[in-house]
Amino acid sequence: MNDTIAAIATSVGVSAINIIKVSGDKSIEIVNSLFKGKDLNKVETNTINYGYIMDKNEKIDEVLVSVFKNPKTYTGEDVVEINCHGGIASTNKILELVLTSGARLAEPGEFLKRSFLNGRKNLMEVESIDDILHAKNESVRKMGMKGLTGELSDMIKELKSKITEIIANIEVNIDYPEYEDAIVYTNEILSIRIKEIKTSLQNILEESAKGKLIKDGITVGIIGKPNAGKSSLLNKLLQEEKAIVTDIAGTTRDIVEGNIIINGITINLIDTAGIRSTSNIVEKIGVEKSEKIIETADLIIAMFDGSNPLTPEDYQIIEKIKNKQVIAIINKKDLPLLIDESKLNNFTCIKASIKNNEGLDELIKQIQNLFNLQELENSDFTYISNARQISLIKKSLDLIKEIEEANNNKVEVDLIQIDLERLWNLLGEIIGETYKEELLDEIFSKFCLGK
Ligand SMILES: Nc1nc2c(ncn2[C@@H]2O[C@H](COP(=O)(O)OP(=O)(O)OP(=O)(O)O)[C@@H](O)[C@H]2O)c(=O)[nH]1
Ligand SMILES: [Mg+2]
Repeated sequence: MNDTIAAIATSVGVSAINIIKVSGDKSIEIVNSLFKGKDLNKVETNTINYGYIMDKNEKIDEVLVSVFKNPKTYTGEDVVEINCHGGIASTNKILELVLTSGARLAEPGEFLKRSFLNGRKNLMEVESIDDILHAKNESVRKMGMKGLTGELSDMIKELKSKITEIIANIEVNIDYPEYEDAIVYTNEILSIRIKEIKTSLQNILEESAKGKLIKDGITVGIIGKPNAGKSSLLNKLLQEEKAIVTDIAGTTRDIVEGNIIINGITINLIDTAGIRSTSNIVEKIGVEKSEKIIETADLIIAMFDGSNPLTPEDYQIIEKIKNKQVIAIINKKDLPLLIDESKLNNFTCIKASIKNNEGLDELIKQIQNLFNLQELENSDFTYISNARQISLIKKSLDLIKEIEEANNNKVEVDLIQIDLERLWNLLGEIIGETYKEELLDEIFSKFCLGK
């Protein structure tokens, strides 16, 4: 880790500025050898210095060079950032000069990896940077910031310190039985403490469902037989003519997707081919895709043409979606309604005329209610949403349940202590206090070059 690394930190195109980031023992020396301006070896830390990047006597670009001296830097090492004009040629030329002067090209995520290895960021903080980089809406950004600023890892650290306290106390009981000030941890006293930890883990896990909802959004499949008005609904919700609408049954063949945001949550709408038995090969593939969407969607909007009685196709669809989360729309209420609502399996029903924009507000309200979106929007966004972290929380919860059972069965306290140490280590894995090298490679290689 002693070598000095460099990479372009901004996405290279024609832009106002680009940044070339350099980190490592020789970063100041290397950039200084290319810089015409103040002597960077002598400037204060956290300063921005005006000058030119030179290739021998040629001025390559007019730049601002920021100097950050270790240890209080992004990577924990000396870091230099060259802000140059945002042209592809000048940016590449400066990087090339930095590399020929003794730095090596950084691997994807390597700056961040150094930040982790030098104790500047824990693994939960690192993983939330990934969320922030990919955040497409405010809620994901907010949740990412809770991770980056350490509020998520504080929850885990707090749990760990509770366990440390118990372990330390048990050790005192064993090593210094004569020490009267220490509480003697019997199975009874332990049971109260174990329950506290279990409840905290259960809460974190339950809340993580909200985190996943914020991060992944809600997938909504619009399902129904041909001509019910599915594509009309998609277009109205997206406020654009994305899908083709005609009065020919079987117009939509492939899935058509679009996103809307409700209360800060991304709703991924999927319009599907009308479900019916058909000998047309293309339509058949479309219908198979529709059936797959039924399996994977978080919510099904089932569209029915209310101006006609239910058909065998409608009954088949009702059967297929009966165990899913469903909002049924009885469409075309601008025409006389002939549908028998009582056959709709107790689904939440909305009478609508999509053509006339009637029923859309009610649909949004129902989606908000089903997923508690308004409550979520006003919550504090301290949720775990990362799959690796969630799986470790699940393992920790299983372990504390085992510990609880052993304790209830009056297993000796010093044996319980060993399992509590295992739990302590497991929680440590979440924030990266213990880790395997392969895990780091997997996490950091996901980042882009220059991160
Ligand atoms: N009267 C009336 N007609 C509607 C309404 N909504 C949609 N339609 C009409 O119904 C026909 C079918 O609409 P689409 O949105 O293409 O229906 P679909 O469910 O996507 O149909 P497929 O793609 O064939 O599965 C079109 O002629 C629409 O204009 C409505 O509220 N009232
Ligand atoms: Mg359609």
